[in-house]
Amino acid sequence: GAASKPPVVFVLGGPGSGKGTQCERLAKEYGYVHLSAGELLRQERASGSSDGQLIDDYIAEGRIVPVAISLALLRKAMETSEPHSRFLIDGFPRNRDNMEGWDEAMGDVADIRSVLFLYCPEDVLEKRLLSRGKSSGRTDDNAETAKRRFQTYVEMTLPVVEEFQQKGIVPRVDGNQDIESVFRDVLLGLKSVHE
Ligand code: UP5
Ligand code: MG
Repeated sequence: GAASKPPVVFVLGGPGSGKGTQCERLAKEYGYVHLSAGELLRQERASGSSDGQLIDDYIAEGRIVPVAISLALLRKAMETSEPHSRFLIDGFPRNRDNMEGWDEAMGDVADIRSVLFLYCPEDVLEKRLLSRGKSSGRTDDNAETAKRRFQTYVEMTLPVVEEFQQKGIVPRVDGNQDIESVFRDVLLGLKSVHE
């Protein structure tokens, strides 16, 4: 029954909105297991997987990798986590395909508790990504890919957020504040949905 399904919080927001930053903090202080779909894809690419080139191409173009790949990585990471873990799934589902793939594969085995949404204007996101790009080594932290990532986010991901919003499980947090203030609002937002 529902009680035995691992609880999942999806964390969505534009590229550079602070998903990773906030999830790391939640993981450290509240014991969530943080799974970044993007990070899992970058690791898979680095591992020499046969999907490596494909993943590389999609990421460099700011497009969404086919759901079979991202979902398999998430699923494996969940299955190899400690029993009774609570999960933060960062950067997924990014489009309708991702959502349908999740429902099909995970609908019966995991319980979506809420969808934490970080909003932030594009010019702020761009500044953050370009500044991180000086040292991140990420192939997508450049002006051109940042623009495409933002377009993909608006066209593909925002409609998914809206769909969850209609179910009333989306705390919206202003990501354009200092990290500490965002975290305070994240906690308030999660509290409002989970209590
Ligand atoms: N920073 C963070 N918070 C700040 C704040 N409040 N004030 C000032 N600075 C702040 O933060 C980004 C940068 O901003 C950092 O330098 C940070 O210090 C600073 P971060 O916490 O990393 O933001 P995040 O939202 O995690 O940004 P990220 O770049 O990871 O977001 P994306 O959604 O673009 O990247 P992701 O890794 O999720 O995906 C990358 C690509 O993988 C996608 O474009 C796509 O091609 C592919 N992908 C899929 O295809 N499918 C998936 O399911 C997932 C990914
Ligand atoms: Mg991230």
